[in-house]
Amino acid sequence: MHCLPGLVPALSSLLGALALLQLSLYLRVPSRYGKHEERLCRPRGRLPARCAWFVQELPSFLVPALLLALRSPPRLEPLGCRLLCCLFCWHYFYRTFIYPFFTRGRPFPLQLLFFGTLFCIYNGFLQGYYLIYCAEYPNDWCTDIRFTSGLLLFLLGMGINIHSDLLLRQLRKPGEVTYKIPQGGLFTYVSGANYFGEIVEWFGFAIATWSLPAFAFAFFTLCCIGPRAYHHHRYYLKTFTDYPKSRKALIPFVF
Ligand code: NDX
Repeated sequence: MHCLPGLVPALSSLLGALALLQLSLYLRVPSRYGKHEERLCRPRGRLPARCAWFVQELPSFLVPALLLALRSPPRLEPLGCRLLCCLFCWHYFYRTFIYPFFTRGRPFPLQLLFFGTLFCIYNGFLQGYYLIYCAEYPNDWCTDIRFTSGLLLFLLGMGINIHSDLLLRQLRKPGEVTYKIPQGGLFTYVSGANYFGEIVEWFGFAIATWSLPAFAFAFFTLCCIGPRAYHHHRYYLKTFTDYPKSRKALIPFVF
């Protein structure tokens, strides 16, 4: 496999277009899973959350890992390139092999699972193909301010995301499916603390890679879970009369 000129910009533009489609679809009406599922649909139309998240996220880890294994001769240099590929796989290793096994979420709709899996194949291919076959970085990229600041943002975002998902999980006892007011960590300031962390993480990745595919993915993330954070916030305000009034939806003190 080689780097085909034009393929990466074309796939990145399509990802940007999908992000806008996503925004137009889910700005007014939330995507129908979790607390926004209108009514509990037939069990046949859903898969247990653990299984669904594992299946859906697996391609994001597997596709770049396969592309890396198929590359001949193996790409070992520069170090910056290897580290960036590892960061992407590291996130999806967590999301595929760790997150699903602890989730206490509701069963996931099969229809969304299908689209989510397609999306993860597409994005896993785009990010992996770019980093493994196309990206050119100078040998001292690891000391470039874009790499170091992006890496710091990525780690900060990942820390916030994992910690916030843990706080959400602790709201429920095993088997429970009710919703409670999230407390602690960044939830003190925003309703979508886990989403805020994920968005910071992928913008950090985009800065560290300084690449069109990664910026397109960060933009997609913003358009996908940004509106969802807003809908979560409205849901909490409507459901809990004692919900903290000073808490924002997504960005602490701002929005
Ligand atoms: N999965 C990313 N679009 C998505 C699945 C849905 O990883 O057709 C994008 C991802 C996919 C989406 C994916 C892509 C676009 C799709 C969409 C479906 C339609 C859409 C395919 C792939 C589409 C077009 C048209 C463009 C093709 O019961 P429960 O489940 O609600 O329980 C929850 C629990 N919880 C609480 N428990 C007690 N009390 C409370 N108050 C609670 N509040 C929540 O916590 C869950 O078990 C858990 C987390 O819930 P929630 O709702 O806060 O987060 P969730 O949305 O489930 O995300 C989980 C994590 C989170 O860290 C988030 O940052 C990350 O995954 N994520 C999620 C979505 C996308 C994404 C990251 C990204 O874009 N990077």
